[in-house]
Amino acid sequence: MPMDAAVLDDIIRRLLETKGGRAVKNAQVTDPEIRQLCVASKEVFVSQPILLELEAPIKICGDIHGQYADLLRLFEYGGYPPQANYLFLGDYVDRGKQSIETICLLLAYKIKYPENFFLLRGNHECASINRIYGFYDECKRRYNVRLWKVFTECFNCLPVAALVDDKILCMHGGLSPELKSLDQIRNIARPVDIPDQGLLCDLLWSDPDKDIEGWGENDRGVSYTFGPDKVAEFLQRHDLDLICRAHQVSFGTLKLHLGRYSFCLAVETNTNSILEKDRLLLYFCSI
Ligand SMILES: [Mn+2]
Repeated sequence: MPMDAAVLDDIIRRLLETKGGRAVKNAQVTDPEIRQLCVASKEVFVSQPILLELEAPIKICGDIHGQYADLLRLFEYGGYPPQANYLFLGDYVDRGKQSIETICLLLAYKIKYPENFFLLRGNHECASINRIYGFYDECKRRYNVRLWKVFTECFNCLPVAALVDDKILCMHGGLSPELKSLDQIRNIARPVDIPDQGLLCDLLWSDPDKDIEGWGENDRGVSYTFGPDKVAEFLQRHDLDLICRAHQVSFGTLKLHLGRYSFCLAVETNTNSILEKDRLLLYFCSI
């Protein structure tokens, strides 16, 4: 069921209207409109591969976690779609106060610009996690639990990794000891919940650790950590330049120039609350 273009434009207009003044107000988007966003975006997600193949130039962004003002600031900085192409690396909901505005605007852009705007799945786009860390409560308080379930069905269809110019592999978490071939990612069927272990779990949960060799235990109690040797080995085996991921805190703005790639990632972190949370971050590994 494709979404009516005028309805979609009006939802985006209302979501962007919130940015006037100091505080970002809650957007007035109705329950049926949000359902439409979930259903229409889900159709776009399943029509595209679970391992996206994208081309530069594209702006890659890390965790937003319901901080809607930060998302808007990010677009102010990088250009509102379709002025720039975007790839978001997951964790749209939980922790922040406006998960609903955040995910609604992202889904709306996905529907409006399906070939220029991309969303990967984070470990918080998972019912058992966002049941606990804020999104469920926000849905229940502002709408209803049924709507939270509709979001869950949409999240279960998000892609989990992206390959940019065949050289940069992007995912929310990181590598997996089970990941031997990229076809293993391509073969994951959707809809799918995030399991407690295995390839899909690791892609969304693992973390790099520069001080270890091989695979280590992860303090999160889920998945693994991986050392620089595992990154180097993976990049070489798959003829890649970079692993690009989110999922952990970074301070400040990161600018990076690598050959023909130019990165400017992470919006400025200007409040204490931001610094306490998983923030916009990219982690680069190169050999
Ligand atoms: Mn995360």
